Amino acid sequence: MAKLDATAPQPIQLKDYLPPAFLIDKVDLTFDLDEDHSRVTSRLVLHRNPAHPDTRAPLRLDGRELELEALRLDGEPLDGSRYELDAESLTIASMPDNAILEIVTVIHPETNTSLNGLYRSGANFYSQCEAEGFRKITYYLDRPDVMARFTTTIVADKAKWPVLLSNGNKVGEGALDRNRHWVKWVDPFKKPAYLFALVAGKLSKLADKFTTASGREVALEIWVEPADLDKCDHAMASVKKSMAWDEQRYGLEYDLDTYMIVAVGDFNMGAMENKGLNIFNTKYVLARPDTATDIDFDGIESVIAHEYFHNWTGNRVTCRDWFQLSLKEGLTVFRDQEFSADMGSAPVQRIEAVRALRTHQFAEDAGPMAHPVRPESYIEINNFYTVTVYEKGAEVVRMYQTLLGRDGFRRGMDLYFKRHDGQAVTCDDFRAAMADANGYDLDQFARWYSQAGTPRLTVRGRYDAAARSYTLEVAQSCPATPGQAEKLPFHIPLALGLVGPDGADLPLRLAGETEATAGTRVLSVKGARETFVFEDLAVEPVPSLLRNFSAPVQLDFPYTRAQLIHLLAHDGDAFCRWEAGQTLMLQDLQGLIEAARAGKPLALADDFVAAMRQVLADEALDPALVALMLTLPAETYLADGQAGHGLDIDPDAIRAGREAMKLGLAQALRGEFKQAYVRLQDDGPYRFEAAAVARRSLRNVALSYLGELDEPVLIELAGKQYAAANNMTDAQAALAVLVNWAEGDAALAAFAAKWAHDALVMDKWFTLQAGSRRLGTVAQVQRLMQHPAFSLANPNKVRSLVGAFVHNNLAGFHAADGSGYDFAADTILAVDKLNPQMAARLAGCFNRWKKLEPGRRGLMHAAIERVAGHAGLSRDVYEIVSKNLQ
Ligand code: B3K
Ligand code: ZN
Repeated sequence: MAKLDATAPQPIQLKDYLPPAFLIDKVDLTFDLDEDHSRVTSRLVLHRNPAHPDTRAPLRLDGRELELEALRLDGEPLDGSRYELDAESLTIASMPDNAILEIVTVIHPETNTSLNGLYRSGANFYSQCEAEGFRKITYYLDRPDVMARFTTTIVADKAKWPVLLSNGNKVGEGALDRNRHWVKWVDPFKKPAYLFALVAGKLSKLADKFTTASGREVALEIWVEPADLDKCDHAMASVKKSMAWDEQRYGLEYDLDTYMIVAVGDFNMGAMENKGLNIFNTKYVLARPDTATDIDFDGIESVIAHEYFHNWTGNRVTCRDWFQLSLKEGLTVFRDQEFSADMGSAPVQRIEAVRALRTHQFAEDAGPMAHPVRPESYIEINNFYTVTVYEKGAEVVRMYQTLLGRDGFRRGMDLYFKRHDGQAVTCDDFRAAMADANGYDLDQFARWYSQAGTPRLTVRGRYDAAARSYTLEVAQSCPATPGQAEKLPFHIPLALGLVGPDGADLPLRLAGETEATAGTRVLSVKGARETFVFEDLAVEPVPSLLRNFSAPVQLDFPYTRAQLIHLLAHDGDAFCRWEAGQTLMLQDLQGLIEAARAGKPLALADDFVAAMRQVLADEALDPALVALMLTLPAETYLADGQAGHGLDIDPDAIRAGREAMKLGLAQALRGEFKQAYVRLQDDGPYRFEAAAVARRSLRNVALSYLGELDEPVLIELAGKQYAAANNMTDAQAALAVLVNWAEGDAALAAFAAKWAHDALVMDKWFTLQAGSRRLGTVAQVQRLMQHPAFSLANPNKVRSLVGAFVHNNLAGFHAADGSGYDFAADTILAVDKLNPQMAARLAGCFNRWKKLEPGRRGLMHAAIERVAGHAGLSRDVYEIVSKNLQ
């Protein structure tokens, strides 16, 4: 194996956690910003932490890529013999119990391409400190359990950087010599360094206000490049909705006088919840009907909510250490999901969340990076901002609510804030608040935090006509994951109903109970095997299991096709109704893929086509649900399904099978799709409202099916929609059809000419091509990387083109000659030099290598080894490739 030796980066372990030796009460920062270097003066008021076991422990401050200019302890300059410096830290061995430490460092944001710490984007300065970026600004105890009060003074040239922002409330500003000016900010709340933020530059603001439930007025400001000011209205409306929702649902109010959001085009992730000064990727702020799709509008609403909700779940109560990341992220994702459910259609939101969980998180759980919701070790913490910590973490929080009820969950939240406001705590503290507020035993529930892997719930049903009873045998197991061979049973909430022949739910009475209950019931499954007997059933029911996806598990129940079709037509639970259709679809897709592999003809089953026809004809169903029912699972999800059945992944067969289903449905339901397309036409102005979004989603699904048919009149239909569209949703959907045909070339050229000035719209242009079956090839992606709008230094561009190709275009990326793997390796190494976090995200494209068919497996293995053997690899990429090679 290449170069994975003892000098390699070592993991940090949860079991080694120790409280910090010192605590910081107060931090005064002064930034002197300039073009070719910036100076940071930090004054720390420190005291020894009585909770640390060694009362004479040295003070070890974190710091990276810093030039130390001055160091003073209690006013006296420290000479070189009193401290030690290395690439990662500054250590002062002999420290008084109380001290004032002054540190002056010089930093170079202008050459910082990692977008971590303080960096430049265009001519402006922005910061990103989570998880460990503050140590690139000054020497500090850069860990979340050190919470301090910050004041920040920023000094800069007034013409070049007229707007100077930091956390908290602005308390003063003034002019200085040489055309410079200063602004001072005070944040009255103590916070860890990862929530620090600074922005400086030429920005314009959209201003508004919000009055809290207790009557305080909060100034709302969204800061963007002046040209983008007309794209902030939706973001502002989303802020106000989020503030009102958190008051109503959780009694949580905003706590500063000003709430600021800044948008920047160079950003590693979606957004960041810095106290009072959220910094956002432009993708999650800027929207106008002609530039942003319904999915973008929805994403903005939910990311704005997410960052706003962090003010309580993350900022007021934060994490003790980074292993506890899901404490704030799982909880905040759950909160934003609940918010989105209240803003739009709850079933649609839920189905979309489950689709995303299954496509991405189940894959992570089944691969080399599998880790528990609370990981036990990491090499680079930035690699653990994962779908497991976020999305599975949100499912774990949802399970508390499913077990305790909405009121019980609220009682738990109230107790959590009462106990821990202003503290840095653990996932166990959260679980204890939920348990104590409800007098409910959540001891076994702790395993959701410590055990990785997707549990499998195997259910079998037996109807006894003579006894009029229905028995459910429930067994659970969980596959081995790296470092965890054996798993103990989970505490699983299993929500279910029993559906009668007329489609209605039957009353549920378990053996031993006196009264039946109506509708859905939540069973608490704790054992490896359990039996539940329902009584008084005159007819055999169809079980509707895991309603609303009550736990993040794989369900195994041997449904007959007739039972699935019955649930698809009648289940009162929208999730299970969708799920029944998906199960049918998945069964038939697996059959088609097998047929493609064996070189047999690919034909759709009649009962499946009939079921889909009925779905499409059902005008009483929300069109958004119909659209979801007709949406095929992603190629990567099908690949994981193959691997789950013990088969080698064959990307060509998967593509062939999936396309056969799409084409088959398009041929069989041509008339119905055409009718739906006409019926759902909307001639009014664009509105981002659930009903209008739903209509557009189904209409565009219909178009995408029709666009499979090689008929000039249908391709023309897409062309007409493109030309007539008054919004980006319809324009993009039409272009997505056109790119698969030669007619797409002219449309793509017109699109690029029209939108060359708009970076976010150009991202769509790259993604459409990266995912196209006609254009999504290694050679074409390489050509597009030469396009003037592309940049390897911009994460949005890398994600839209390279990320979209290597992560989502299964057949394109996995070209049989291995050219996709070489391309990925080269690109990862090139990006790693600029931005290790970004490179590590790309390296995730190797995670399925062991499951590929032998030819591709060998080729991908070689590409991974090449990356792993590269000298000077970042810790970030090293961790991903080394775990792949283990
Ligand atoms: N907390 C940030 C993510 C920081 C990622 C650092 N690599 C955004 C969020 O989850 O809200
Ligand atoms: Zn978050």
